[in-house]
Amino acid sequence: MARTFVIGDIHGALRALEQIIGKIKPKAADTLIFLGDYVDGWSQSAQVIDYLMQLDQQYKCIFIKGNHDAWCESWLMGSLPDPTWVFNGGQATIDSYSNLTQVQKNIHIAFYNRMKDYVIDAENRLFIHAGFTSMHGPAMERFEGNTRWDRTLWETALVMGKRIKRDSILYPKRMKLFNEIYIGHTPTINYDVFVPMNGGNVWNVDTGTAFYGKLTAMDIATKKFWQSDPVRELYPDEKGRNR
Ligand SMILES: [Mn+2]
Repeated sequence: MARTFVIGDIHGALRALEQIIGKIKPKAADTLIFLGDYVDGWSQSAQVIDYLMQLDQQYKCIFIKGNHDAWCESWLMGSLPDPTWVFNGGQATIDSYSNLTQVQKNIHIAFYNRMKDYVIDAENRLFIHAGFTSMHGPAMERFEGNTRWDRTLWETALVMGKRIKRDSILYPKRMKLFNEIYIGHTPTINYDVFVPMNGGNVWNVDTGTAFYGKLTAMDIATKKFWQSDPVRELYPDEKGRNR
């Protein structure tokens, strides 16, 4: 039976990504859905992108575009580096690109350009980096790029927890549009939690790879998950996005 895995924010931690792929041992028929933020943090951002392109050749892969990926894409395509980006892990990404040729960078640019804002599968499950606000769904979002930045979906789901049932008048209309919603973007370690979190029908699998957490992959059918070692232990001489 083919499996579908969602994988949370990676943030330049190639060693954590290699560990997690080694643990889930995907087969050719399995689908890997990456929820975005491949770069910024640990020192191997460009190398993470290379590895993702390799995985794309071996398995069915879907790559969602995170806010950090959009920053990097814009810089690779010739914009001046956004100062906010540079401060939030972008410098490590710029450094990781220092040994790549323009030909290699062009291959990366094409890969970033192919990343999706969101995907809805045949079972009406939504995969999106951060969230969305429109009660008519992410396609009707009013502000460009908000699917990569929104935290209100997650904050709403979090306070709902499991108390508010789908048939309740209180259940948010935008969440009712989908059977399940998978996101990254807001690290669970912000809540002192190191495993995937769930509120309503929203699952957050960003377990703080960029900081002092781990990388997570989850089988969406069973909700079983696998994690890397704490990423700080994989890069003992680095700080990631910890300050
Ligand atoms: Mn992130």
